[in-house]
Amino acid sequence: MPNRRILAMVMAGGEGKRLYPLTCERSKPSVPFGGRYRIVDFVLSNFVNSHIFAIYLLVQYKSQSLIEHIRRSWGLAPIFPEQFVTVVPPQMREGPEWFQGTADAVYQNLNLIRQHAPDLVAVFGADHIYRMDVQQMVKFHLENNADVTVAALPVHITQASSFGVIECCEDGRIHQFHEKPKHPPTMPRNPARAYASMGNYLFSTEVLYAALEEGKRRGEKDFGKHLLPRLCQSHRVFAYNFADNRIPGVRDYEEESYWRDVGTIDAYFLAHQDLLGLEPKFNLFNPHWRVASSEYQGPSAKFMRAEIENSIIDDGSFIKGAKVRNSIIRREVLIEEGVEIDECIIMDYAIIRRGARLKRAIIDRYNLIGADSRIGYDRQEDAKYFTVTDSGIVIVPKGKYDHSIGRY
Ligand code: ADQ
Repeated sequence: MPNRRILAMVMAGGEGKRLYPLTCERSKPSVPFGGRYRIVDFVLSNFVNSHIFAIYLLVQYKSQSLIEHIRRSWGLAPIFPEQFVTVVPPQMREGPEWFQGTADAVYQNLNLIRQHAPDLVAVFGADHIYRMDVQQMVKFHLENNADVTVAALPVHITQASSFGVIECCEDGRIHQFHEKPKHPPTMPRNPARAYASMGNYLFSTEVLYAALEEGKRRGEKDFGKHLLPRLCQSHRVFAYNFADNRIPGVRDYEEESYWRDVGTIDAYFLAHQDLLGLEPKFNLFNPHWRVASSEYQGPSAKFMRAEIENSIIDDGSFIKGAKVRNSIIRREVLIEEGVEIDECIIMDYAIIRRGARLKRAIIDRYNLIGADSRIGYDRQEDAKYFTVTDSGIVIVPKGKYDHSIGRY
């Protein structure tokens, strides 16, 4: 099968309302994840590991932080002009409105697709934590002579209403697509599960052009709500089963076909726990499938009389005489004597002063947590100052503390 010319359009404009307050100053794809990543790094790494190097990122909502991250971390040095990772802001090219939905966002940038003239366009979301070899999906698309291919995986029926739900034949051909249905249809022979769209689509380019032009005439704005349900009636639309995707270097103990929509604080928090342990469900150490993120020019992490258990600690952090368990500590965090941190995510440049105790908390960047503070121990007290989820996770929103003052 000859190589196909593929252009990626990554939909990175999501507001991420349910991740608030982590998204009060940044879009969902820009939310920090793990020790050193942003959520968007996972889809971008998937493309680059799949040898797809022509990538546009369509941004919209509070995009400054994402633009900065892409500039610092994904400024690849291309060999050919067809290799790029470029942010595309809304430019009102097609009228006096910002992007009205995912399909409209691509429609407004059809000129970029025409210039590149690809055989296939990969329209992918930017909101998920997973590894995927996109070329395996391309192979499936070509073998089935598909017009559109939708990546899919089974989800528990109780979660299905927040996804696009697919009804298809044995060979994967989709006959019905329901966007976030109230009463999702179950999978044949599996009443506990529904077959959900991952929000990643492969289009044969001519089909995409025609579908978007027709969508424009009909006033359709969204792939999941409008275009896919319609295309299933007239075109060869197939579901690619993500469980068939094989990635080199994945360890036996890892969860098969790991994929998480980290759209809520609870899901986000749990996905971090999946990185920890001797046998993590999702092991970020995989030299065959690296996840790329920003370069860092500062010093390595440093510990003095610290007790660290089952935790990820990133560069530049300094932990003195403190206990850290089951936690993620990102870049340049200072943790002082007597601090106890349990099941927390402490983001970059935070300072935790002596004696503070933090449990099941997410501390966003640039925060100063005062000496002897207690967070995560008294729900009512926490709720006076911070967001607390039903499951008791406390989120301290992004601070404004200039960490260089308190650090030296
Ligand atoms: P949602 O994620 O709820 O469902 P949506 O909010 O449209 O759908 O987001 C899809 C992707 O597009 C995300 O990556 C988001 O960041 C981005 N995005 C949203 N609006 C955008 C805009 N105006 N401009 C640029 N980017 C934008 C979708 C599908 C479901 C599927 C789930 C899987 O619609 O069918 O099941 O993803 O999570």
